[in-house]
Amino acid sequence: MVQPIIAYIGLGSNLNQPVVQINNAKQALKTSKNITEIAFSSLYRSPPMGPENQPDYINAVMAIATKLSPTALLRCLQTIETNQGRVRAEHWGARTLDLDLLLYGQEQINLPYLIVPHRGLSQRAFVLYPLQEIATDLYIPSLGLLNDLVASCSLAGLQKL
Ligand code: ROI
Repeated sequence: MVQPIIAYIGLGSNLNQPVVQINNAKQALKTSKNITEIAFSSLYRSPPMGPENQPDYINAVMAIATKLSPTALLRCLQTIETNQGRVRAEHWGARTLDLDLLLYGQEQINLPYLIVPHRGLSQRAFVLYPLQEIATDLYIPSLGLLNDLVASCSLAGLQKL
């Protein structure tokens, strides 16, 4: 029997009622076969990283237990994004729903379509702060202790809702 892995998913939305999008995605993840919710952070509002001519984002992080492989989990996330009307358009542009596989246990994954820990994690207040809320004392492979990453990452306008 495969043991379940604890994985962390970053959720983001800045189009079509972002709070509703995040809550719908939470529901979809919770009810997905082979995914068990462990924790869900507060919702946060954050100014866009990247192009500034787009609305603020709503962000959150979810901890799950799963026996899905990283690739199967990624496919599941992409299906939920598509079901909620995500269209892959402008790079770093506005989106109805972004589901990022941030961490998959303590694994480091380097596939052409999937890099874990998620690239940019250490510079993203909208990921680090919600993650810290639900995962104290987490060690992030190749990056170090979450608490140290948070300490050196400014809030960048992040607000807890
Ligand atoms: N900026 C914020 N604040 N939140 C996001 O979730 C987010 N996602 C992205 C980019 C475009 C990098 N900027 C973001 O993909």
